[in-house]
Amino acid sequence: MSNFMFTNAIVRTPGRSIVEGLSNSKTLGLPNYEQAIIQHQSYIDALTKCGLDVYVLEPCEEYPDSTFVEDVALITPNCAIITRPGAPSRRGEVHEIEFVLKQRFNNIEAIEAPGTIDGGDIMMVDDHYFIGLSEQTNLGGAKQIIQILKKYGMSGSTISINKVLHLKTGLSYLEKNNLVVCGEFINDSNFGQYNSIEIPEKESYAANCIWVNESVIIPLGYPKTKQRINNAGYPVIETDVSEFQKLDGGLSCLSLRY
Ligand code: CIR
Repeated sequence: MSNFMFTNAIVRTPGRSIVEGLSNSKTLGLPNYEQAIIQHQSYIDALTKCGLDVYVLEPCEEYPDSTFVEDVALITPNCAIITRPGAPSRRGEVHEIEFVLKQRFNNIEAIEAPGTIDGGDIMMVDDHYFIGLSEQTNLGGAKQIIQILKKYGMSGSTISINKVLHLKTGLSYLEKNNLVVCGEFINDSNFGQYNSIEIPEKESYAANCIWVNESVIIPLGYPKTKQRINNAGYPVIETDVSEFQKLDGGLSCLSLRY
């Protein structure tokens, strides 16, 4: 899949309720709504700059975490799968994305109870999908998604997670066999076949970055990460997502790319 390109992205504008989103951070404080709106727009601009057609969904006040659209669906080249988020407060978000996917894709599948899975735990590497078993994603959910992937000619495997929130909190695949790794995933034999780009612990937040058509978008303020990814041959685009970081959300969480 060396000529693989994304053409589209789906994002959701944060609502004012974003201040009530889930967070494990004890030190970063609450997100500022006005600032989040500005940052979200620059995130959209970065995706657009990489050639994507960005479809922007209306804010959904009922679900404070609904701007993290990545968690509620997995879009593959052969089907779209609606997940079942691990956090009970996020379960209803799937209904807000379902109709959007139905307008765009013919093959729609869904994860069923008691399975749970957050899209942030799924990392695509060509037609294989690594699925992190986290507090949000259980084995039942992972097994269901692997079955669905098989049905459409793709494959999946599970990875255990001990520390980070989601699999992609500590890993990002940048195509061309290059994998960004941080913390618990450094030297993990599951990823031995990839060229690893190591992110120092101090910059761990930047381990969640996204490859978009040759460029890599990273959060603003992580010079070592910027340099290492740049040295690996990618133009780097930085974008400030500090308000989303306050809710443990990374760059990848803010869009569904396909
Ligand atoms: C949550 O805890 O569910 C949200 N506050 C953050 C979700 C981040 N999503 C992701 O890493 N894929």
